[in-house]
Amino acid sequence: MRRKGFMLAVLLAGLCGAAWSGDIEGKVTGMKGHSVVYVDAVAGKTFPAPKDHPVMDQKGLMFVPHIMVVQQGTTVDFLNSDSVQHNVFWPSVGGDKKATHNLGTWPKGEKRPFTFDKAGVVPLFCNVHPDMSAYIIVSPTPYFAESDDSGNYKIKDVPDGSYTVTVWHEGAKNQSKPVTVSGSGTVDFTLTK
Ligand SMILES: [Cu+2]
Repeated sequence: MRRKGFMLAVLLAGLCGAAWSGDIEGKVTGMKGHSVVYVDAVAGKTFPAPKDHPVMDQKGLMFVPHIMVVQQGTTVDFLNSDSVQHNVFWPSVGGDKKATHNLGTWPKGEKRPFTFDKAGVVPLFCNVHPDMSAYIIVSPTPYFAESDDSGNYKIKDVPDGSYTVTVWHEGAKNQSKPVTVSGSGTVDFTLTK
């Protein structure tokens, strides 16, 4: 009888341990507009690259969306929806100018894929239209979120553990904070330029 109870306890601990995860949520204040919050690289952990290709469109002489966040290893399809020719290039990835790349120029309705294997912020430009810009934030983990208009964000289903979370916002300094997820976690940020 005692042995049975012990086995049940072991079984429950195993089941629950495997399933324990929660959301990291909080609020980003200090500047208007959407922010991106992501969990930094986790030592000893790698994550399989997602198969979906999000689309970065060029439409009405704008990049759409203006901000995109993807997991490291994601292939982004760059689409030209305009009748005019556009270009896509970035001067750096995560501040590393050696990661500069020019995707070229292509006609309406066509797509060009690019796989972002390096984490960091990718500022996008079009060398035909100097006013066009956008950002792709390449997150080192699958745990990321974009805040809403009020600055609230929620990163879903993060396994219990201790992490560093970083916030990115156009024109602001990146900020990183530690968080421990134990069923859930909360991190707020106040942005500065
Ligand atoms: Cu353009």
